[in-house]
Amino acid sequence: MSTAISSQTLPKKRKILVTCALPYANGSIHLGHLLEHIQTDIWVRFQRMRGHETYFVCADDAHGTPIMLKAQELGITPEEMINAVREEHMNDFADFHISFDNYHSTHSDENREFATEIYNRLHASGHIKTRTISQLFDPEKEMFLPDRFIKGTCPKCKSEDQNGDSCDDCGATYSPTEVLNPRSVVSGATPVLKDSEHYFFDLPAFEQMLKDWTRSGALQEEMANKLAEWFEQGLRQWDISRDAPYFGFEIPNAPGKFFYVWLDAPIGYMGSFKNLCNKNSNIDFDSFWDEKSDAELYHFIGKDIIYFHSLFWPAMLEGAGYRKPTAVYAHGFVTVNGAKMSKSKGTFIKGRTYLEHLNPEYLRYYYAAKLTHRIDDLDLNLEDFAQRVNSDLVGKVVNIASRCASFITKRFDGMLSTTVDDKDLADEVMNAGDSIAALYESRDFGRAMREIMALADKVNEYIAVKEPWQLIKDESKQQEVQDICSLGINMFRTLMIYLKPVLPVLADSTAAFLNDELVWEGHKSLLTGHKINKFKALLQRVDMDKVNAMTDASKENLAPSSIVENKKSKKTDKAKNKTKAVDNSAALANPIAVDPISDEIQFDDFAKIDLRIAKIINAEHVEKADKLLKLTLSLDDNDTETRQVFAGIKSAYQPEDLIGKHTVMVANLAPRKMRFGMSEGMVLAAGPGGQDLWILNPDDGAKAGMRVK
Ligand code: NOT
Ligand code: ZN
Repeated sequence: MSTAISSQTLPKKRKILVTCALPYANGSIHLGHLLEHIQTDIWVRFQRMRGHETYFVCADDAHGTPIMLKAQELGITPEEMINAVREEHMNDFADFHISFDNYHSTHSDENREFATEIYNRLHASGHIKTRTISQLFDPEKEMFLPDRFIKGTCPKCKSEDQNGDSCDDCGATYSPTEVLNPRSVVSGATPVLKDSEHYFFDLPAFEQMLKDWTRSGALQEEMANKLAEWFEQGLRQWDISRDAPYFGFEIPNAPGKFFYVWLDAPIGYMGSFKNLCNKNSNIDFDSFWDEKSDAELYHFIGKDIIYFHSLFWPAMLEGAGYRKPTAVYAHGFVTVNGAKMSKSKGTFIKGRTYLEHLNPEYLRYYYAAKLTHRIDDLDLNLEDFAQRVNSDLVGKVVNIASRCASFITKRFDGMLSTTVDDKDLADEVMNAGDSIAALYESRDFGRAMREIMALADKVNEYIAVKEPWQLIKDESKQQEVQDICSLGINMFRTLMIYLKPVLPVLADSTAAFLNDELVWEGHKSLLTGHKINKFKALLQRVDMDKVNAMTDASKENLAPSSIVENKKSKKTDKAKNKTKAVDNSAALANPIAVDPISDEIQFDDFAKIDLRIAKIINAEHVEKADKLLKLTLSLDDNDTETRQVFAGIKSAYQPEDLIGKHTVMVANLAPRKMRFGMSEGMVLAAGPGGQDLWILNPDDGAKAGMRVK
């Protein structure tokens, strides 16, 4: 029997379509991917529990040069490779309980149709431009070379064997045509310059729409700030074509020209959803994608692909007459034990390797406990992981059930009391549902987990004070024991309802134990006079030996264990640093996916940075710049050595408040020409952005020009 204590009704039923980024079809799923898929899955499961019509789709991102070349290397067709990889990805995700409604491929009929249609519409409305560009070409392989397939000597520091677009030694970025002694990674041949006609999407034509959309609440604050910088730098036309040979879709009426993989990747969201609609006639595609759709559309992504989702994608949708996303939610990168994932340390952990050693719900909980609605990176500290899961899930939550269940089973034939022992405690736990729901809704999962664990602490305290194990010895206290343990079991049930989006399997075994489905609305009621089943251990403690075995196995894993080994280019993502340089740095402005796992710098790199305390002797607004202030910095007491720096801190400071202050600057940064003039360094600032951005402010007494140690 269930006793309702509140009659609050569910919010209006919403129609929600959710996606997460499409993994490339040439590498295995690792714990970095899983942050996003787990985050999204928790949100989706929460929405479903609340009764909203929710669909969650994804796909493999199957096109592009790296995939074509990888298949060649393996001696199979790209189709064979992407099918095998998709199978592997689907199994990995299923075993982490990622509850996709559909997992498709961008190399599909649906996607070809949408890509063609969207392109045709953009073309018809004049948003496709063509022009001839000159690019490096491999004369042996007879193909144009993407930057990462060129290696050579750095034009700045002359270090050999550097990437085609950036130098790992000196950090310089350059155009591949500037590389000295270039060679093709594919054939070893010396590339030659060759002309080819390319197709461009006219992104600048959408600037006003994108500015309005940015302010519509569709983006997190940090993302909106980043966009403001991009607007300031000026939008550029986007090259959407690649020449044959290329694994992808051919552009209509352009023989030998293919859509660049990033053109049909986001369209893959539509393709996968269409494929779902084809399989399930109850879902109406148009009602989700129509320009006037009242459905909600959300994309969960990593911070490295914001440019694509917040500029190209909404502009393409707008230009082709479709609705735009309701919101794009970006998350940060995963580090393990405080550092980038590393193959040699065994912290580059594939999903499958994890599953061979540990329960996926541990990771789901740990990620949930550390996730916020912001774009911060998340550290998976393996000691903390074991400790947190053991103390919260085993020690707090499941412990409630194991302390209470055996009395109910052995002494009371599995029956819960008909009365409630401690109404105040019961009310407190039951009434927390709305605030926990609000935290799930806003993706503040860490706060939700803390709130749930604080309630679990209270329930454990209640049981500890009541000591049913003592009372049970007294014949006259039997009813009391049943009441106490019944409340304990009920509180465990309520907490498991709250945790169900995160721990679906533990919730299922709890449901079987309690003979109750654990629906969200159940948090408002108690099970009274209700029969439960015999308690079986619900969750094992994390065993550190298994964690270590997992990292050992990841070290051994260096040889490709699955179909293909993920080869990624080495790039640095300066935006990852918590303290970020805020001049004109366009770390995220480069619309190239940045490898989330290789942005560690060496001490020598750090030592090159000349950090100085500088005095701000002048600060002023910059005409037509939404974000920048122009600072004049003095590096010595007499103001003889000064630097002009454009800093993106206007959202946080009035110029007049800065004059006379000291701050920390990078004094040896090569000057950069900006739209508004030369910038001769960077000031360091930290914070999420907007008004919460603080320039580093040394003691007022600091001497200008002093080096920072
Ligand atoms: N395969 C890409 C990546 O970075 C993600 C594509 C997401 C889909 O792993 N697209 N868009 N826009
Ligand atoms: Zn160099």
